[in-house]
Amino acid sequence: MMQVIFDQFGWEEANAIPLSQGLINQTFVVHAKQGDFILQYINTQVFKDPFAIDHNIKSIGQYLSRNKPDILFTHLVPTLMGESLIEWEGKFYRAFNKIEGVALDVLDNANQAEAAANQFGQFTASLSDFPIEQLKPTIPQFHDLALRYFQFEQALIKGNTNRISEAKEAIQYLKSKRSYVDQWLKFTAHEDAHLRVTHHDTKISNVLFKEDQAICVIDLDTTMPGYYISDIGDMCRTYLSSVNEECQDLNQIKIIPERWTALQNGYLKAMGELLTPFEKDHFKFSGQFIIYMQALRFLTDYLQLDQYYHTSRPGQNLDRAHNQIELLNQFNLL
Ligand code: GN1
Ligand code: MG
Repeated sequence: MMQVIFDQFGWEEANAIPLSQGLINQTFVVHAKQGDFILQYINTQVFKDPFAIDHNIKSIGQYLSRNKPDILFTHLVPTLMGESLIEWEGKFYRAFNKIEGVALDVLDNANQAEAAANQFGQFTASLSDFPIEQLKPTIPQFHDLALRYFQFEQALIKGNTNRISEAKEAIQYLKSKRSYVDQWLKFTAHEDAHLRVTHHDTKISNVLFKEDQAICVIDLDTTMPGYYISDIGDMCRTYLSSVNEECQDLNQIKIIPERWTALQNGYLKAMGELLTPFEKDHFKFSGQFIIYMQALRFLTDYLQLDQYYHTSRPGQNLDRAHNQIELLNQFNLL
């Protein structure tokens, strides 16, 4: 059935194996006579403009090929007709060159935190002269905390009433931390907070490793202009604890301070000279901002009957929200 797609890329003797990663897009590894590729279809409920993603990845790819040829990059693979985005049965597909490496689900040690943070830092640093106005927002206001809070408030009005009463404590908690929204507004309004090429999904599985070396960042769909606190924040959210957002046993959520130091060191090695002192003062806030936002987003989705995040059991988004709330509490003890 995927033969139609394989033919467009000219892949012979191809087979596609689904990867179970990510809550949004569906990804396959394709083995073909021509080599190994990553094939992915874009969830257009989430990414309403797949051409914006295509444009951004192509522009960045071309810039890096010209200016930083040593950087490993997931270049798009063109079809035989020279297109990098194809539509089939209402879905948009694209393919990438497969880079040899391993994507981790959780970290085992602080070195990995340092290495991954350094890769994301290098990614933004290597694009510091890239004309950022050329990038399109692939999800408008993606990390706009004020908007996320507004969406949460809307879900409290229009969401499922049973779920609202079931989630009472989490709702109360998130309301009590509303001042993060004001801090976020102050940060973004400051003249020393700069828009840069920001990845916006810096979880550990979005860096490829070879042994303990981080070699390449992947999943560039949300790469667009943004603030560095988005990238640091998602690293805090996913690197510092030994369990991930799916863990339901809240006692297992512990922050490992050594990883927090490693994360900052790794990022600053790449970005230390580019960040302003004002920005550097917001490392801790980065974690608070993103962990809080993720709790808001999971809870909002729960109240709206799980329309956004993929779930495989009832209550999963509420559990994820509780997990993020506990993570935020633990992070604040650092
Ligand atoms: C989504 O699909 P995935 O795992 O790459 C989400 C991120 C969240 C993450 C939580 C476009 O990313 O913002 O942090 O789930 N991406 C989008 O697991 O909403
Ligand atoms: Mg992603």
